[in-house]
Amino acid sequence: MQIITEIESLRLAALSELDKNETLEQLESWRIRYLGKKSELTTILRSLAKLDLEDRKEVGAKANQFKSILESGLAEKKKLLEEAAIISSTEEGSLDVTLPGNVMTTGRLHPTTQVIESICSIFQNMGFQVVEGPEVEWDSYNFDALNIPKDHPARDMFDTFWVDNNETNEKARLLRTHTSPVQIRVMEKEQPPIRVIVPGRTYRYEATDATHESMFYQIEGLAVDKNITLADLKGTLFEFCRLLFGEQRNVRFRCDYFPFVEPGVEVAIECLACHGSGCRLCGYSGWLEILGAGMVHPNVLKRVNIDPEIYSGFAFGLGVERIPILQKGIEDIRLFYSNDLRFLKQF
Ligand code: FA5
Repeated sequence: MQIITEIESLRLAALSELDKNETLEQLESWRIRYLGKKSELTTILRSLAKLDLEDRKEVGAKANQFKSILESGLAEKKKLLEEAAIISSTEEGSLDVTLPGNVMTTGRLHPTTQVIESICSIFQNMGFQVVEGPEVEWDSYNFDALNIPKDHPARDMFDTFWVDNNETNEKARLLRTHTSPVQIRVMEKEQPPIRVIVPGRTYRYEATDATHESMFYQIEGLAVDKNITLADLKGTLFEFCRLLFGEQRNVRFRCDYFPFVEPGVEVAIECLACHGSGCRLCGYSGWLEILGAGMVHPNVLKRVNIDPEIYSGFAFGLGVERIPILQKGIEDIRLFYSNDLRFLKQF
């Protein structure tokens, strides 16, 4: 019978096309074509009424068998395509739960910041307060107020980055060469007793080497009160060195000159790299200078209206990077700011 042959060839075409569907959208088009209201199968089923009883039975059975084969093929294919869609939605089409997870990288504090924090906490435990000041500073704060007038040869000690032209400008600005100008800013605002430490960046226009950078950090210290003596300065700085470097480390204390203190001293620590025998790091001296200090000069106190007959004080300025150099035997200060992660990740 012609109609049976039609059903048979329709079945073969439908099943071979079913296999070719690769997406759920393609499968839906297939379903409409072969099982939808306007499909050939529906037309065949509608035409059954025109057949006589015997033929209707035979064709009807064939058509219904065909319909259920297509429906179960459709359900199976839909399941397969849905599973494939879930898998391909995971990265690279596969999810291997046995692989180790991605390591989350966490940042860390720069070694200089770590040292500043530990130094500040030592002085905070001794009763000092942390304050900050500007990096672009007036000539008058960086030099004049610190007893270094324009023509004073001590200005040569500080190779300065000028922001304004200092030849023509009375009130020239510069990148501060040390943190000492913040002493003046603090004493202008506050009356003794004063105990402050001032961490911050400083700049010097000088040739760099293993222990000298053109941008480096200092921590300034200032204590002003009645009856402060050189013994207080020495006691404070020795205790600081003991806490930072341990009891065993030799500390050298000797005279130095700074126009804003009288008397002035310099503190050096035995070189860790050579244990005092001399090497490139310590300039073959066996010692590395970490700070300058002294008793605040009476002229400096007078300038900020603190009576030097009643009050006295000590001040110090320490080079921050020299501390980890000494603690850890780092051979070149320039490593701190050259952004080499192989160096920075060690701290
Ligand atoms: C001063 O800057 C004074 N303001 C310190 C001071 C403060 C003295 C208060 C008295 C009273 P000096 O130039 O020596 O001093 O520098 C202080 C420290 O900074 C040095 O001991 C050294 O540790 C560090 N330092 C100086 N120049 C450099 C540089 N170019 N690179 C790295 N560290 C430096």
